[in-house]
Amino acid sequence: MTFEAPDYYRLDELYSADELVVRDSVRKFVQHSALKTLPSCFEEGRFPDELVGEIASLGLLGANLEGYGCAGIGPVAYGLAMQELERGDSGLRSFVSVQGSLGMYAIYAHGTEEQKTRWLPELAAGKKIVCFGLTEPDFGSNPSGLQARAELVGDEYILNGNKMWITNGSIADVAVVWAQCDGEINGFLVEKDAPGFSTTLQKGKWSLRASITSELHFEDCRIPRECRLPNTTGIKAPLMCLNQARYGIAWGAVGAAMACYSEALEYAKTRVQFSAPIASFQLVQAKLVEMLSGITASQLRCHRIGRLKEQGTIRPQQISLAKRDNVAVALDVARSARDILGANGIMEEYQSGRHMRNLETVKTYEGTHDIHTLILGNDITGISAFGGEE
Ligand code: TGC
Ligand code: FAD
Repeated sequence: MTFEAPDYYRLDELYSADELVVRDSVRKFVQHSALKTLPSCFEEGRFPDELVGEIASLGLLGANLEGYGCAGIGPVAYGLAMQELERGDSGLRSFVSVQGSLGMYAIYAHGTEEQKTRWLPELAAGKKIVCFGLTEPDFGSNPSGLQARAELVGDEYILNGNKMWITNGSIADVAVVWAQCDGEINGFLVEKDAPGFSTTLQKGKWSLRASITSELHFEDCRIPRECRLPNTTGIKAPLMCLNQARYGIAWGAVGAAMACYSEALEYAKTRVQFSAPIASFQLVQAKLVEMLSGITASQLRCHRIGRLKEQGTIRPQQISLAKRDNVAVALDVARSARDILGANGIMEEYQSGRHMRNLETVKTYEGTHDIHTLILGNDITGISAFGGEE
């Protein structure tokens, strides 16, 4: 199927030439390279490691960071790149989000000069992989309660605890790990061969199958004291990283929705039932219009949060609204596209079903839909509805 990118409100006119160059180069990579392997990777449950070199050479790893071998592109160009990657597969965008917006950003924002110089250039070049370990088996939506512990003994920190659902976990050369230390959450850099550190691949996912998801285990794991990220005392430090990734997800979700809409529109125009293309039926047209309407609203939201981020005035809650709503729209669009494709919609050769399954994960990670609702409810009323003890 060919891909026709919907742009009903001519948003292309609002992007700079440089932003469009980035968008188009990633679009080309996804169309001509990534989409050749992504559907089979999803089917096989395999991460496409053969794409990492090309992704790095396009400057997409830590693309919006300055210096240390990073491309230093603006927030809108970065968002458009995430949109195009997720047009391929949410797992591909996830890899880039975790590497750049979570792992590299944690080192960039919270690390020492030595940690930045040591890690960022190799991570930007795709020669090393990083993961971000915040979630634990019993602490998902509420990471403030996390139980992993780090204790300073002589010149080493001793880490104990478990992380779960960690993207890139089993392939990472270094893990950014969040643990309690002296009564506060702190970040640590744990290299893959640190004594007492092991990972387990989480198998059996029916969503995000082209992405690695792992448990991390720390049993009296010893790391040098220089591996603590110095500026990370408190939950605010990892939450700052989540803002970066949630911003990228808001854009990425638009890409997945655009892929599904394009596939459904082309299919509807060519599939004949009752002696007419199904696109000629009012009910099918209504579905296509709802899809376009949602996508257009999401595109406008992305453009606006991009410019606010550029100005440096964006608030985390504004990102929450975009992550929440754009993923919800994308999931609705994917489900409608699957429906319009009829029985073909459940087949691997069509992409809408794959996007639909991926988007169930995207709705849950980086703050579930409902957690973002509560973040927004708190923001507009001033009253927290998360429950639990104050
Ligand atoms: P709370 O009391 O609300 O806040 C504590 C301090 O942090 C500040 N803060 C933020 N700062 C920056 N960015 C944000 N988004 C912030 N949210 C809160 C806040 O102002 C306060 O600062 P201060 O100076 O007053 O101390 O903290 P809480 O413990 O009650 O937590 C609030 C809550 C529930 C919203 C938070 O825990 C949350 O967002 N939960 C969702 C967990 C989550 O998103 N996990 C994601 C794990 S990583 C992942 O999923 C990767 S997926 C792979 C991929 O991206 O592809
Ligand atoms: P829970 O927190 O147990 O939530 C279950 C349900 O309860 C949800 O519907 C939720 O909205 C609801 N709920 C929870 N609290 C409330 C409340 N106060 N009020 C109302 N409803 C509530 N984490 C990382 O740290 N790093 C990663 O790289 C990473 N990658 C991931 C990759 C995948 C494929 C997946 C699926 C997850 C990943 N995660 C990662 C974890 C992800 O961030 C968590 O799954 C997410 O934060 C939700 O936590 P949970 O799954 O424990 O659900």
